[in-house]
Amino acid sequence: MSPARSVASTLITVAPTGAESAKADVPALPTTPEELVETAVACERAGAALIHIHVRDREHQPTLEPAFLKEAVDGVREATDLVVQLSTGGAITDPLEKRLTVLDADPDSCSLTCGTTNFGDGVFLNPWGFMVDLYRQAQEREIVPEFELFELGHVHALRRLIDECGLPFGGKVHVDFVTGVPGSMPGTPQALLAGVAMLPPEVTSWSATGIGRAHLPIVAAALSAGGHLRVGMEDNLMYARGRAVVHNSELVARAAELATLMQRPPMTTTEAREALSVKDRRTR
Ligand code: KMH
Ligand code: ZN
Repeated sequence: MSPARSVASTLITVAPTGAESAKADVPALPTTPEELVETAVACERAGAALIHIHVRDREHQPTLEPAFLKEAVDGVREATDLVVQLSTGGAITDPLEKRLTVLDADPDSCSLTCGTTNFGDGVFLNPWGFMVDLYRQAQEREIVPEFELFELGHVHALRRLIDECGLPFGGKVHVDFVTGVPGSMPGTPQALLAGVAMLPPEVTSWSATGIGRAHLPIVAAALSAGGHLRVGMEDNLMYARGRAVVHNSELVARAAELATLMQRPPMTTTEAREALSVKDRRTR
């Protein structure tokens, strides 16, 4: 891993929707194809280079139906140069077999969570066999995984995955710490830095996100420690105390401003594509 001081720019990922919030409770959540594309365009303009997508159906419910996934990938790809990442985590109710089919939509990147974890009152299942199947299929299809680490044990599981299955397509290893999920790794700088200290040497870049109130402390900690940033309404619905997020792009714009102040301005999409070694699937 590069020391913090040599990381010259910041990869900003936006996770605009997630699978947990209801449109009825959060009308600003982008859930339709039009809202997703509009969000992607605005977030790219604000400094994002990667978009982590969960898709909703016409009733605004989370879905892994192939036609909806393809529509989302194609729509964002046609309108932006963002690295398009599909969630393979889906919602905690999604069956494992269905989550594997996400790769059929041919995204640039996919999430790959490195183990099972508590997820609020539920459990987010990621058994070893599922991780291996997903990883091997991503390698075969030349899709770059982003390894999601919710727990310190997930860092250790990533070591095992690389040992057993080798490096991802393109040879880069990008991980994202998801901190502050109730029952999982806390959203504190101490927990984040413990995870960073355990990263295998094969890891070429790491980012972090803090759920809810952990949002800003984790942005600050990640920037200080040479990490990249994930922001968005999947993780955080409040812009400030008593003030809800009105558009994902304001979270991206604030992250970009903080990164610039820290002398690590946002990566362009071209730089991000190179940093992650994604295959160029762009159509425009
Ligand atoms: N919605 C969570 C159960 C991912 O996108 O891969 C899982 C999640 C992780 O958000
Ligand atoms: Zn997600």
